[in-house]
Amino acid sequence: MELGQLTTDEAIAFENKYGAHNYHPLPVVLDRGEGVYVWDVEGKKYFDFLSAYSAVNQGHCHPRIVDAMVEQAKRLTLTSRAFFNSRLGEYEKFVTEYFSFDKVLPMNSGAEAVETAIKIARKYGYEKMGVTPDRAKIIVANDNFHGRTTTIVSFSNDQDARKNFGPYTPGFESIAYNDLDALSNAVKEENVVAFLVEPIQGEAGVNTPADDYIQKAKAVCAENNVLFIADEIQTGIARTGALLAVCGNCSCEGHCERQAATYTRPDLLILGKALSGGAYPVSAVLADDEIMNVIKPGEHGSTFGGNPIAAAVAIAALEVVKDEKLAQNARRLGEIFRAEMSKLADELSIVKLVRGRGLLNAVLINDTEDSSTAWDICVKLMENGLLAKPTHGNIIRFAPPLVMTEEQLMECIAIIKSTIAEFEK
Ligand code: IF1
Repeated sequence: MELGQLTTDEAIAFENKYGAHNYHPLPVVLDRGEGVYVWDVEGKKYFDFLSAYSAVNQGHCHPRIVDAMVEQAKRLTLTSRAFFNSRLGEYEKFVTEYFSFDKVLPMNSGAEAVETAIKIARKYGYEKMGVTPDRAKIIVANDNFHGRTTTIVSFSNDQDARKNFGPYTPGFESIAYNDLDALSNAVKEENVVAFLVEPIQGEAGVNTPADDYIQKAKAVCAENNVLFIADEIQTGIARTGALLAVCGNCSCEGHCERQAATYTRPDLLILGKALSGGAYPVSAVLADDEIMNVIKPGEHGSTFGGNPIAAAVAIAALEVVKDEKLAQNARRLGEIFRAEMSKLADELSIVKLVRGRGLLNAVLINDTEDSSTAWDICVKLMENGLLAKPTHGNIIRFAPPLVMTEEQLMECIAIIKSTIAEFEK
């Protein structure tokens, strides 16, 4: 069977029969993507308002990123780290200068990078902070999402993510998000080595904290000699209207060497998703020498981590972010989106509120937790040519590629408004 010849029903039937049922996708089978658009196997065109959970910030199949990937793939795909390769050093210099850190540890998936940051923080605690061996504790926030490995779900409070996956990894304490008193008390407990936090909680429904939460949380950590670890896998790479969510409302064009007053510099920065523009699994942990150098040869790694294709793709993906001013575009279009959705909340009782930053936004639907309204709205949006997905409860996340134009956004807002209005009781 030639590639892409299945009908929607055939493709769905095959996935249901031959694939694990670890997702409940919307009933659409995507076959092609370009910029803000995707097409299904029947050739129907959609606006993509999920961007593969903010991995496709640069737009689908961005030519500069795809060309970099194809060119490198024809030359050298993988050597393992048993040997040096001609692209990794170039990428490591590029990405550490881009984000102003001394070093990077290259990995593949976001969860792998989170696990890497946990290991670095623990090792730093034992070797530099004098923490009791095997007693390191990392503070996390309630309703976090950092990935799906058994250690990461050990500190999740989402039963779907963690139930029946025990026994769980010890050494984590969960506190209220956006609560500085809770953090201040927790970091004073013994053996605490780090605070791991999302600057905006994506899966929790684009839970945006107080404007000064991240800056003050970092200060609490610094005062108590605790590492501040920012998980920017979903919020990073221009998604929230700045290069990183921890840049706050900095309006630089991504070249301020991160010295802006509003910038909260994490001790460890975790990136993934749009680090590759969605073309390839690329993730990373960035830190300065004093922290990163606790990792010695043979103490951490992965077969694909730091491979030549990942290096070439990530350089292209980050160049696109800067050259096309995606942070600025996300900031401007996000303000328009939230203003228009706020009007909808004023007009319709079915819409509770809109929240978010840049082009990471969510609309809260006014219905009971267990109702299918958000899902039903997303199915109707799909029929009307726009793809979005509910997150927990009755929250719909809206996160289009950052290359969207204002004209395209206004067309999408019209689709969203007219579709949601159909559900007004
Ligand atoms: C799924 C959403 C979930 C992340 C943050 C680490 C990771 C993620 C802040 C792990 C991954 C993805 C995973 C995907 C759905 C999506 C997601 F928030 F983006 F919507 F689940 F919460 N830190 N988020 O958001 O990165 O290992 O996936 O590369 O697992 O269903 P990964």
